[in-house]
Amino acid sequence: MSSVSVPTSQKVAIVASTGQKVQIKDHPVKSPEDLAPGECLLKMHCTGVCHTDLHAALGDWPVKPKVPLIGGHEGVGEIIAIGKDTEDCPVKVGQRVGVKWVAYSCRDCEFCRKGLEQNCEKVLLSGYTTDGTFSQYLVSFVHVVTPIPDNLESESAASILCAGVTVYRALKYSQTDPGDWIVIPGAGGGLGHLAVQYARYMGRRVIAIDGGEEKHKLCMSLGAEVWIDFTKSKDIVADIKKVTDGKGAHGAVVTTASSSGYTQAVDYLRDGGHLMAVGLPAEAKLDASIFFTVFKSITIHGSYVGNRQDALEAINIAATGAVKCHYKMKKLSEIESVYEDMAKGKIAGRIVLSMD
Ligand code: 8ID
Ligand code: ZN
Repeated sequence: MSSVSVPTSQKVAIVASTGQKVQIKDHPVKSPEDLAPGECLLKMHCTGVCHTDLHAALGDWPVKPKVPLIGGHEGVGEIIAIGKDTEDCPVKVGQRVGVKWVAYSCRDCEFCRKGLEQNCEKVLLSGYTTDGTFSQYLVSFVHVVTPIPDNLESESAASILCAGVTVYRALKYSQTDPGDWIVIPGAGGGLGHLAVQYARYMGRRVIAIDGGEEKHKLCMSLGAEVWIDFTKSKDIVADIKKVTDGKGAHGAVVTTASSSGYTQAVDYLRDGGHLMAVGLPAEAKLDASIFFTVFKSITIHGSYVGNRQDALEAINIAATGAVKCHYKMKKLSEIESVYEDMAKGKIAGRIVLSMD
């Protein structure tokens, strides 16, 4: 079922074991004849680099990735082959599709039936428990890939598949209303800058928290109403109360890769507020007052990527032009320097890698 010639070898970015340097290496490409039913082979166009990829390369989370590891989980490519005997195939050869964190879910277990595909008992995670998008060719699954609308270019779509889906779902379940205040710690980063835009699209008022002039400018240009520089503010809780009639914000979507973004959230939320935990600092504990969590009727909600429906909704909103990933293009071979900049908090928005 292959329409183009497929090479036997490709370039990938691979980590031999966690904590080691990422290297560009040759790696075999699965032959179209060897694809199992339900599998498809993609020729990748590009991939975003998420802070999760850096956590994976460092192995700093309590759940460890497979090694050797080909990372990456927000990529776009073209289907060049589909496994023979695939039933009810929803996509076709030649179609552009996205690969997200959930590479595979069984669609049949309790969690899949309830729409929690990310918690599927048989889940495969792109760039974590199965090879990811830092590769020129990738095996994926026809029932799980996300079709990309024609009017959304691959480079703009890539980071919607992790960063976009994740913050879109967190906002969707934040139980806030149009006109409500949302605080976004990490607002100048990959997830955060998309959260600012989805929040504005949903009619929320945004208080952006991050550090430095470049991220300040980016957040304001995307529609944030208030900016707080966490490296300069003497009292973030007071700053937030001042602009919210002394009551605090209705919700917070915390997208920082460090635990410091979480520490004051219960204090700056108003009664009934929702804390959407999204950022995944290594080994940190949530340091929140139990008394005030109860006394203020605060909800703390762990929000983990999104399912196929969330992905379609997030992509379709991006295709209207209302949400745009702010990205710089680099090459796959430059990934090591991307990790270095990411660790230093130097990246405003996202880096997207081309595969050539
Ligand atoms: O499903 C999920 N929950 C999910 C999905 C995808 C990613 C969770 N994540 C996690 C990643 O693993 C990572 O831990 O979200 C976190 C953020 O990912 P990212 O947006 O890809 O990282 P980034 O681009 O480096 O942005 C982080 C921003 O946080 C700021 C930094 O300056 C940066 O702009 N920041 C930090 I670090 N500490 C801060 C603080 N105390 C802060 N901003 C405000 N206050
Ligand atoms: Zn991600």
